Amino acid sequence: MSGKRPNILVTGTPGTGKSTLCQELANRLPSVTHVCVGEVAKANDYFDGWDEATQCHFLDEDRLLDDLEERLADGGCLVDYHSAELFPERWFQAVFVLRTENSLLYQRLKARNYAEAKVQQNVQCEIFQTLLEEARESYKPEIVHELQSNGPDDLEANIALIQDWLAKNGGL
Ligand code: DAT
Repeated sequence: MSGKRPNILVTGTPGTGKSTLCQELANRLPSVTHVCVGEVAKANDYFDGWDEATQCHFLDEDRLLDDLEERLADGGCLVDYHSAELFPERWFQAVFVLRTENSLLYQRLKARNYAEAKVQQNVQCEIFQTLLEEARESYKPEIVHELQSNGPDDLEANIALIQDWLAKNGGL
């Protein structure tokens, strides 16, 4: 991808605050576009059957990735998704992994009315820092940044940090 401006991946366990952070950045920075991968998949029905075991749709990855590649072509996108390994490495110039304390994450997921098993599964994912490791395996470790996402102060600090990164890397 030869976008003039960089694209950023914001990843982390569901409930860590990816869409809140990306939406707030997009609100404050008109030149930046929030691409919520889950919503793109849903809006375009990029699904290929239903997995009883996980109670989730199987993704039609080829169609989803073709669509995303077009959206990211000119750069300036903040991509929000709870997986890091799905995308080609060349798409992203920085990867931010949000982290949330287990008890807070538990409360946030419960507030979403997730079934207890799904809450537990996601909290386990956070305990084992699955997304952080996936990101470090999928991208050069030096472009992967771990960010705490526990409270409003963290949100403001993360906004400032990403805004600063964009300013220094031709992203604004
Ligand atoms: P995700 O997109 O990672 O699934 P979200 O942005 O929907 O997560 O946030 C989940 C919930 O947590 C939502 O009610 C907003 C809240 N939240 C997000 N970031 C937060 C922060 N830094 N401090 C407190 N609450 C936060």
